[in-house]
Amino acid sequence: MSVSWRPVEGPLVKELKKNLSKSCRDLVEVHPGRLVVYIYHKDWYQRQLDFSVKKDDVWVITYPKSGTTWMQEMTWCVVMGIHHQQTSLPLMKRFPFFEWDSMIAPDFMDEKLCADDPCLPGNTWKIMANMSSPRTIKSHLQVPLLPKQMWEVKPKIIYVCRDPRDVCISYYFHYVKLNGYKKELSDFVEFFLADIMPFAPFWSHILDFWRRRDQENILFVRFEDMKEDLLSVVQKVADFLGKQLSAEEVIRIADHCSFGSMSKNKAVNNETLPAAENEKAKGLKFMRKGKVGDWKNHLTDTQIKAFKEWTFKHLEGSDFPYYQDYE
Ligand code: PPS
Repeated sequence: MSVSWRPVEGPLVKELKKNLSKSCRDLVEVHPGRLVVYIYHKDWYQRQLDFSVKKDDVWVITYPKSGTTWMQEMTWCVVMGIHHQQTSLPLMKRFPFFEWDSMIAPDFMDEKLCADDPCLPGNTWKIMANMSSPRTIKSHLQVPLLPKQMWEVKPKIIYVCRDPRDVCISYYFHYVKLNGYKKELSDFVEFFLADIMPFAPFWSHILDFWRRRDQENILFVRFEDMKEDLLSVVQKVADFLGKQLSAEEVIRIADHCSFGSMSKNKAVNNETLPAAENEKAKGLKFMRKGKVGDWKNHLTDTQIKAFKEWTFKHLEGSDFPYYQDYE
C-alpha cells in the first residue's frame, strides 16, 4: 500500500502552532487514514514497520493521556516482580517508548541530560535493540503504523482507553507543561475535537483495538476500570500474562501503583522530559490528578455538547458501549 505524508493544515492548525514551543509544532498526516504524527515520523516509518517483534514482548498501547504510564508500571511489576532490583530505574529505560525517536528532532540536545538518557536521539531505539526478553514496550501509534509483525507474531498487547473528555483535559495540561502551550483550554478543546493532535484520530485509535479485543493476545482495559478496582485489574493483567501472583503480591503491586505512590515515585514521573519554562507551566505535575470525571470541572455546556456530537458521530454503527453518558 502506498503511504503519503502531508502537513496538517488549516486555520486551527495555524492557531495551534502559534502557541507551541518550536520543537513540537510540525505535525503531519499519514494517508490513508489521516493519522497525525510528528514530522520526523517519515524518516522512521519503514524502520518502525519492519521492527522485529518477539512473541514474548509485552506492549502497552494507548492514545496519549489514557493511563499509559499507570498500566506500564503495573505491567512491569507483574512481568518482572514487584521486588525486582530495577524497579527504581526510569520507566523509559525499563519500558521504552517505541516511537520516541520519531517525535524528536535528530539534533535534539539537552545539556542537563546524561549521554545515555532515553530522551536523546537514538537512545530509545538502542535500548530496544539491546533489551533482554521479555521486552516491555510502550506505544501511542495507530494500528496501521505499528510493526507489521505485530499481527503475525502476536505478542501480548494491553490496550488502555479513557473517557475522551478526561483525555482532553489531561492532554491540555500536558501541552502546557511539556509543549509550551500558551492559550486557554477552550481553544485546545477545538483542536482536540478536530483530531489534529499527535496520534489522532482519537476514535479510530480506540476502535481499531476494540474490534480486535477478543483476540487471545489482546487485553482491552479502561482507565475507569483501573480507578474502580485496581486489585482486579492487577489480577486480570497477571492472568493475561500467565503470571501466578500470590494475593499479597497483587496487593503490593496495586499499592505501588496507587496514585499517591506513583506521584512520589521519581522513576515514573517523566521528570527528565524537557518542560516549558514559563509561568503557565510552572508547578504542573505529570501525575496531575488521576481522576475520573475531572472534565466536569473544566468543560462548559457548549463544549460538552460538542463532545457529544463528535462522540456520537464517530461511534455511529459501532458496538463500543462507553463514554456516551450525556443525559
Ligand atoms: S502519556 O504522556 O500519554 O504517557 O500520559 P498517560 O500516562 O497516558 O496519562 C497520564 C494520566 O494518567 C494519570 N495517572 C494516574 N491516574 C490514577 N492513578 C495512577 N496511579 C496514575 N498514574 C498516572 C495521570 O495523572 C494523568 O492524568 P491526569 O488526568 O492529567 O491527572
